[in-house]
Amino acid sequence: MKELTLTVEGMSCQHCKKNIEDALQEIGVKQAEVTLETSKVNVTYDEGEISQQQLEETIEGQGYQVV
Ligand SMILES: [Cu+2]
Repeated sequence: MKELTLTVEGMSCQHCKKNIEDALQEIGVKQAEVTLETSKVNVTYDEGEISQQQLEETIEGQGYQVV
């Protein structure tokens, strides 16, 4: 299990937070937590199943920018 924190631009409200957390859970991450105040997304996932690129593409697919 790997834990990673990404910085993401464009998240401004609870709707953004839920969008991203739901989208990440949909691809099978164990845990996803958005902190709006710091623009961070903390993700815990199985490296054998999901790549960092997939995480970034999922977030960007929701309309946000991974820095
Ligand atoms: Cu929002």
